[in-house]
Amino acid sequence: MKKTFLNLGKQPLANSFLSNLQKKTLKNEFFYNLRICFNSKNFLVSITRPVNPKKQYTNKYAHRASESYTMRSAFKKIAVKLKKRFNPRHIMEIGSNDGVFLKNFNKKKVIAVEPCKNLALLTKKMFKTYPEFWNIKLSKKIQQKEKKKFDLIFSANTISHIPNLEETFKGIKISLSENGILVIEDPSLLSVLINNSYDQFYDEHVYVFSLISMKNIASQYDLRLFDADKISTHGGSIRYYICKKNAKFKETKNLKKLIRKEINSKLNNFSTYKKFSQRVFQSKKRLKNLLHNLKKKNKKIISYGATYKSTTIFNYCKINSSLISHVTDTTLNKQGKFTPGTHIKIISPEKGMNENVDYAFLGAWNFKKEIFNKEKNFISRGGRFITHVPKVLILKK
Ligand code: DWN
Repeated sequence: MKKTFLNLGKQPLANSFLSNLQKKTLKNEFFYNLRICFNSKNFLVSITRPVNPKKQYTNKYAHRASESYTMRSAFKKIAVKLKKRFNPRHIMEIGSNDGVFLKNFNKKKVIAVEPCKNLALLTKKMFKTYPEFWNIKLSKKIQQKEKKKFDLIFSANTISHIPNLEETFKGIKISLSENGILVIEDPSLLSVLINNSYDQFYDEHVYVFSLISMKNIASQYDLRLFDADKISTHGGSIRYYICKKNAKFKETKNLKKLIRKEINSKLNNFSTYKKFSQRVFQSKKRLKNLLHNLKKKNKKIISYGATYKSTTIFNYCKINSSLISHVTDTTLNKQGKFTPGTHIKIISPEKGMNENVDYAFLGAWNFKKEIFNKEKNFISRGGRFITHVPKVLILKK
């Protein structure tokens, strides 16, 4: 039933930024094989062998969801929209990161679930946080302690990270009120295929969902997908609206339209993924050629944004510090560290975007607009950004 279509080779954990390059540190670096498969029964695209979550979501988790203006304002906007449409009384978020979404609600109404202890410690100061992995046991524990069901369960960029779908959705069913809604945001498989953004595949993205797979999964657990929004965050995502099987919500026309688009794009057909894997291979060849040619001309190339996505690209394309001088990132706890597997130094944009830089590879291509706005000086003095999305090219101003 499950067929592999893409092999992205040996990869480190995308979050495993190294503090130093000492022999012992390098010896302990963990690698796994990143292969992606398609399930012809429920149309689900996933990693063939997920990594143990306890290795991934530690108290050293680096990503801060509120690091970009784009995401801060996107979460604010959806909070307003959900309040207006559903007027929820009790809200729970699964994978609350640094609290960027829940901050927009009355603190007394919300509960956060966040297994990364360093992040949970941050949000504990703002609202009640369970520093644990989401599963049936935790759902029951929350029921027992809080003595309430939730009208809104929200989860952005998290459900795709939890390998055990049964634990995820059965747990949600326990916590959701009869007419409550589950709102999930995750990268869209159709956008990945259109953008050739194969860097959306890394250890944490166990699943890249489509509407057709999400619909199947929901119904498997007596839940029902009734609406969806196509959203621009993270280079193209879907917001799924799910309720209990017998809840009052009717399936929307918009959902039907979006599903039709996926069927027309043959997301239910294995050959679509085989073709995608060929495009990925071409993209790798082009990116390597471009960087090598620029290097031959003595150009200084850096990478912008120490993203988890870049881990996949750098390791798959074998791009290291012989091609990329350094990576810039605004996140304080990434600065001074080295990229997983490829060991490129990460520094602040203030230091890293200096006048010697000729080209900057857009590791954070999903924030292109925000970055272009910030880096007007770089662009006006002739600096250029390189992207691989939707194809490898040097971007014009
Ligand atoms: O699902 C996930 C997504 C949502 O976030 C996680 N598994 C991990 C993480 O993945 P990512 O690292 O690919 O996400 P971002 O949000 O694309 O990361 C952007 C990075 O770029 C951040 O470290 C912040 C940085 N950045 C920067 O240095 N300058 C961002 C902007 C906008 C900037 O101007």
